[in-house]
Amino acid sequence: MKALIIGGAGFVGSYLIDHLLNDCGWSVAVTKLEHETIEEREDISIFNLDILDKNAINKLLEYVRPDYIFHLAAQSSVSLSWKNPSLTIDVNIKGSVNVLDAIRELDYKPRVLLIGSGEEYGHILPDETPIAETNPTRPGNIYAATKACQNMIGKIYADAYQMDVIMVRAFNHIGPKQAPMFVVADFCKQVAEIEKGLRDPVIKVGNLSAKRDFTDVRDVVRAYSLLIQKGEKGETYNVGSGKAVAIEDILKMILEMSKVEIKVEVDHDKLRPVDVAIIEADVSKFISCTNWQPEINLLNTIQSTINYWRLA
Ligand code: A2R
Ligand code: GDD
Repeated sequence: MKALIIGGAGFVGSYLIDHLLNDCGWSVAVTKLEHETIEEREDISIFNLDILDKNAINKLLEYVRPDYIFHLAAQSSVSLSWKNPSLTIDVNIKGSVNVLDAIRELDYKPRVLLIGSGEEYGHILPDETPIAETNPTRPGNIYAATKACQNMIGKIYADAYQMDVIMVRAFNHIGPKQAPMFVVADFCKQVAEIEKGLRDPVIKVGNLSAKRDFTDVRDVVRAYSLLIQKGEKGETYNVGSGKAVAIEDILKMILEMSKVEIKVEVDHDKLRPVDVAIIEADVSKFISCTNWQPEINLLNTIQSTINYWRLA
């Protein structure tokens, strides 16, 4: 099998490359933006690609002719989407349409996994938790709206053109190498810097009452390879642990791993105009399709993330 990862220089991409090569034994091509770097190695082909350039996508697909396409490229931060809504809309909606439309123009039908978000559900009512794929989506921020839109457009392409598109709603994924704009990486990086004496022993936090459904990125990439093989065309699958944890509890776990005493301080710049209270996945559809089970527990993921920042 030949897989193409679009947007492979990001957090998930680095783990997906290793998983597809080492565990699946597939041949792997990867795209990145020109300014990004991916470690050169003999067994992958690396291409520069901006998904806002439709012609470039056409040329690349004709050249690579993949069986499987993982579309990861995105502006992936909720926080940044408040600050730069138009970039988020361009990349996540227009860019994804460019990808789907370039695939439509091929003379064969590769399988495509479109990565959306648990954030698409947005304002979840108390009796809707854990949230199933059939629940209405009520996005509460710009990022979530773009991913909900990507999901709808993916379904339209699957139905209208009989394209082999499968949609994922990924809940929070975490681990070493994640950018420190996301909560676990952010807290772990701060603790590591405090331990090294690089900052005062005060950790700056945002909204601690939110509850999110966290999965180790290494379990997430296994979910993606299973879904691209076993998922049904035109269907959407939640990918998560099925258990939401309060950010406050995540913070406690991280502080317990710290080698020094640390004070907690709310930084008002880290609070969002709106923050959905709880996002917890109903993963029954995904598990009955793939038999996936997570292998790495939350404490181990947090420990490996802190260790990563201690060495950074
Ligand atoms: O924004 P950058 O410079 O970090 O680059 C990101 C890249 N990207 C693009 N690629 C091609 N054309 C574009 N116009 C474009 N804009 C951004 O997509 C980054 O290298 C990659 C996405 O990776 P991360 O931001 O690290 O996201 P992560 O955690 O790997 O999530 C993968 C997917 C995304 O669709 C998320 O929205 C979803 O899973 O949760
Ligand atoms: N980043 C950050 N920093 N978030 C904080 C902080 C902080 O200091 N303190 C509390 N939070 C809260 C946020 O308000 C949010 O409720 C939660 O922690 C998680 O925030 P992020 O880690 O930034 O992730 P996200 O939930 O907004 O988005 C991530 O998960 C989505 C799936 O649910 C991203 O990975 C998205 O790409 C992904 O789609």
